[in-house]
Amino acid sequence: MNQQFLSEVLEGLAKPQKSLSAKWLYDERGSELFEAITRTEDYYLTRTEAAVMEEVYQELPEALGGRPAVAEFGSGAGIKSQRLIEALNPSAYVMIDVAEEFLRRSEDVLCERFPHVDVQGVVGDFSGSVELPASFQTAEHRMGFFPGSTIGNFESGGAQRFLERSRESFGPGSRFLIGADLVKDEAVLLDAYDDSEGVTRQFTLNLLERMKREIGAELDIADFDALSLWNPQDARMELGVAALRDTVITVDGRRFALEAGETIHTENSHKYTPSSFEKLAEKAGWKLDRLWTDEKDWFGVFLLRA
Ligand code: AVJ
Repeated sequence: MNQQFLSEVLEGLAKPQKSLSAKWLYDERGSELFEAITRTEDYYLTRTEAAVMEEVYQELPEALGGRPAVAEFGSGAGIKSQRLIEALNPSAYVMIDVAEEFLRRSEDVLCERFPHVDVQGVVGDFSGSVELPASFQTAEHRMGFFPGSTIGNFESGGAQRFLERSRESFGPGSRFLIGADLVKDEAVLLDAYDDSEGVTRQFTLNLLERMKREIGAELDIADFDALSLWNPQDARMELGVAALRDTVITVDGRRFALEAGETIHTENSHKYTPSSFEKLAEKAGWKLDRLWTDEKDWFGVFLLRA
């Protein structure tokens, strides 16, 4: 039994606005479904970022001035990690992810493919603090790598705190390369978070399935649908599930009644402008070194300097 998951679910369902933290979306099945989202036509983020990154990799060695040790946050299947290692030849590569099985598998793949790189997986929830290994801490050039606009997933204030903590743990002179999705036409955003193949829907609903599997929650999946809305005030997509009719979720002997239309919030996906991101970084003590974007300005890759 996953006690941490159980206690967060009990806490989240007891709130007036029910909510569950986005990190619980990524069990084995959820991580697979997320990888499937990145291959849909509507989810433009992954392929747009990948195209921008090719340009970044050509110009980064000069900007860094030496072979870096890299710490990647939320490495997932490690596809971006492979490309980065090929392009930058880092001395060490640390991967931090909450999904342990996924992490171990990509760690194995990278170790085999790049025997000359010190590859290390760290299981951790980087919304809290994570201890970085010596291979990173003692390197002369240190660079954090946080692709995929995962930074947009934090609750309000969370991104700034994460950036502050990382600046403190990376130390002076370090860099942080961050991929962040940019504000754009609402219709494009709505399609990206409600793809026509229905993968995003399955991804969100998997959280309810996971509650049944891992903590014995009693609920009827057919009573719920996935939901994605654009919140222009806070410049973010808001995802969750909505009850289709009055229904009940029972967890650990506790009953949580939901009225028809009531929602459980699961994710925020913040979108930035170049200047809103720079402000956020500066509040956390980083300076913007460089920004790369695609020709439509849909996605930004920001290089920060401590
Ligand atoms: C992994 C947080 C970057 O916000 O775009 C995609 C997660 N959720 N579709 C995002 C997600 C539904 C994704 N991040």
